[in-house]
Amino acid sequence: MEELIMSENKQTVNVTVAGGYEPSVIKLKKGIPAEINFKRTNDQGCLDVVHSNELGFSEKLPINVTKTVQVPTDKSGEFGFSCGMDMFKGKVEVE
Ligand SMILES: [Cu+2]
Repeated sequence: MEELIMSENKQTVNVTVAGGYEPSVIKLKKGIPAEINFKRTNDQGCLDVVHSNELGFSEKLPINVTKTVQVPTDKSGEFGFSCGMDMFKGKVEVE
């Protein structure tokens, strides 16, 4: 499965959640609207919630259901996301 699908007006990243985030580092282009599709494929770890204060989302992740979050790309930098208890971490790099 292609991890990053890019066009001029949208970028989409697919993240598999299975005992962690794959990929755990997501690179996005500044200024192009972005979305991340999270799909949890097993019940390893405490990954049933993914959230980010910096990116402004919080989603429950039922197993084998794709959940899409919109990610702001107006500012460059690194922005973290994590599981509900902040044990498993990933990050978004906007540049
Ligand atoms: Cu956790």
